[in-house]
Amino acid sequence: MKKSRAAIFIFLIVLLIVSGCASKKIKQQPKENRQDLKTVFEEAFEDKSLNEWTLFQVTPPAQSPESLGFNPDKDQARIGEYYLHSDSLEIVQDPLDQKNHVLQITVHPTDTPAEGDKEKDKSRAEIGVKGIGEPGEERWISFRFMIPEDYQDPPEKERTFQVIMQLHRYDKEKDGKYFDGLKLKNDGNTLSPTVSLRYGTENGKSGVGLRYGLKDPEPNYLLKKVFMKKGTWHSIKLHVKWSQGNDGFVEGWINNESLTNERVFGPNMYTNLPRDFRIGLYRGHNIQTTNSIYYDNIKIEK
Ligand SMILES: [Ca+2]
Ligand SMILES: [Ca+2]
Repeated sequence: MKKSRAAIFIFLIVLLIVSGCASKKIKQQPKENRQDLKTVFEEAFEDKSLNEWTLFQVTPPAQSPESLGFNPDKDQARIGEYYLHSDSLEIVQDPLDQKNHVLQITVHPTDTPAEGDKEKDKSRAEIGVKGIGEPGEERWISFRFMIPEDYQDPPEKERTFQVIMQLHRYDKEKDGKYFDGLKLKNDGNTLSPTVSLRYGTENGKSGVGLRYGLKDPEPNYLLKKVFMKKGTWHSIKLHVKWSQGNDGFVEGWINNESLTNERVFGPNMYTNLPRDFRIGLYRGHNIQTTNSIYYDNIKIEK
């Protein structure tokens, strides 16, 4: 009798430890296995085309669309193909796996495709998907990226920024008219992305961090720094709920390590317009190097 009681006691202790570990593990990992998610965008670059992408902040190809065989009025669906002739977007072999294709995005110091880039010493090359979420909706976003070994990090004392993914505003209304309501806030200045993944170094070590929140009235802030290695692939997963109110949130992971520690709540929309998803490199303050980043396996689910 005593023996069996002791056995039950030990069994219960073991059960407690095992279930404790299990719940801890679930808490820290993204919910990869959710069955109810629907894929709304997917890109692995194996079709060697960018025609599914709808947003390009890229210095256009040196040749005219006509000389490349495009009719800009008729070939809207081939806009991605057109931008593959720029110096910034290239579908290449994965440097670590010759059977895989990936997107190499390159920024030169002269790449200033967005209004105001030149005057604010910024440079960028970004591609994205427009309108991926309305107020109150949730999205799961995942992708892989690699910072190459030969990436030239700006001097740490420069305190500049390098954004490698952003969730930004969608600044056109659905009927195509320009929406200028954004200028009601922030005196017409460009509004910062409310969710952005930053890359940088600290004491020579590479790392990333998510910045979150509205720029106005409070500056958005870095949630957490996570150190990572160059020359290897890293997986990012984000879960966002869009809102102008405090029920908006983000939670995120790099290789299953949390970027946010827990769900972070707060407004992440300036207006009710749908959000954009963008990858690519967006740099501030006069960075004079040319740098590339690799991306693959982009997936947006709802
Ligand atoms: Ca691929
Ligand atoms: Ca494609």
